[in-house]
Amino acid sequence: MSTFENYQLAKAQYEKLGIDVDEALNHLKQVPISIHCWQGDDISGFEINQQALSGGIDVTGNYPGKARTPEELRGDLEKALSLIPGKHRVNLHAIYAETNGQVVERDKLEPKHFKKWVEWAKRHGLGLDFNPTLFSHPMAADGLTLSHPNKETQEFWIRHVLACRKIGEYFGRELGTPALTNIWVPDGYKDIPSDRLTPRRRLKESLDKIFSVQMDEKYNVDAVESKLFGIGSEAYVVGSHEFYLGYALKNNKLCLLDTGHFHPTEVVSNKISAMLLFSDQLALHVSRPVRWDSDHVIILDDELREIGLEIVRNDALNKVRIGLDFFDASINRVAAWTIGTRNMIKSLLYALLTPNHYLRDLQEKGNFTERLALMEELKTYPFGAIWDYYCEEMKVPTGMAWFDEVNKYEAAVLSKRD
Ligand code: RNT
Ligand code: ZN
Repeated sequence: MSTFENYQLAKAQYEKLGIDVDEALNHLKQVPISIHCWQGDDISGFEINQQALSGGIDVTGNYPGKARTPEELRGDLEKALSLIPGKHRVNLHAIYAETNGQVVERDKLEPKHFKKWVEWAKRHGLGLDFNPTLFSHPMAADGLTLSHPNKETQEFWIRHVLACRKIGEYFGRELGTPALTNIWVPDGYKDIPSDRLTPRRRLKESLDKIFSVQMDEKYNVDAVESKLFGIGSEAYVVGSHEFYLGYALKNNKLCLLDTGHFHPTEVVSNKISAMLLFSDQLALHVSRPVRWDSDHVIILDDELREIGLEIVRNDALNKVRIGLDFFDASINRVAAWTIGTRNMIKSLLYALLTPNHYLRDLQEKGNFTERLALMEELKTYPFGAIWDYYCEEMKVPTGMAWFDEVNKYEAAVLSKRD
């Protein structure tokens, strides 16, 4: 049977539940996922005076073929994008600046250092998002940046973030779609602090200064990302969830939830509806923590499905800016992007193929038996047939055919890199 015939049969089954499958697919087409560039080169970046990765995050593995230049990274992204259905965005970090062989300090970065990325994004019809890089730098060596007690250090990082917001604004203006500029700082302490308040007060002060400079919101939208702990900041993180939730709500910024930045049994899916009652928008870094904030490639597990459901059933596809944040250097990196991003899209499709109104009514009526029965039944509905058809329609490989493409690319391109 052809993909189309399979689709027809599957569609009929979903239609019996009152689901308009074509509408679901049309909806899905319009949802951009922000794909993080840093899976392609293990968060190395292209700084001339490149430093080891720091900030309490870590990439493990030494699978061959990591991108070493902007051209290689863009080429690898193009390959991954050709295997992912839909039109998406690419998320950059400040360390991906192209400075023509010159050392440019982070507080001196300018839009021109990202001109090639913008030209590339234009050619491929991609939006761009951005992140200041407050790690892998001598000024961040002691684990503090925006909350640093030393004025000079604090000011340096304030200037860096300001420079980055301008770059975000430039992305938005050039590409006609607002960039999300997300601030994550590694600041924290390895051991029990004697004062939790002062560093937080300083972080707040720094953010106030950073946001006192207005950017055009048509082009740049700001987000702040919280965290629970990192390597070397096990006991205390300055920018905790409560800190940023408070900051974002009070100052009208987007709160960014990274799914690896909470206690192991605490889930982001359960936070989305609560936060959307108080904020028009929020942002996600979808990741997969395995025992800690390990940033494994996201799989189609219960939590990913639940995140998709919460976004779709609460009509929040326009309110939640979905970004990815994983980095695995132990497998083919183009495959990592492809697997993770396809899974994110699958979770949204699964949610769009769920009779959410019917299930809501069941709950309202107190019919928890049928709610459970139907939710379980849906897990074995012919979802794969709809997914395959969607891939075919979007002109990307179906099933494992994408993997053959990755293998060919590995043989022709990646294996030639040392
Ligand atoms: C770190 C944060 C942060 C980084 C990226 C590289 O724990 O999740 O988002 O992963 O900015
Ligand atoms: Zn993150």
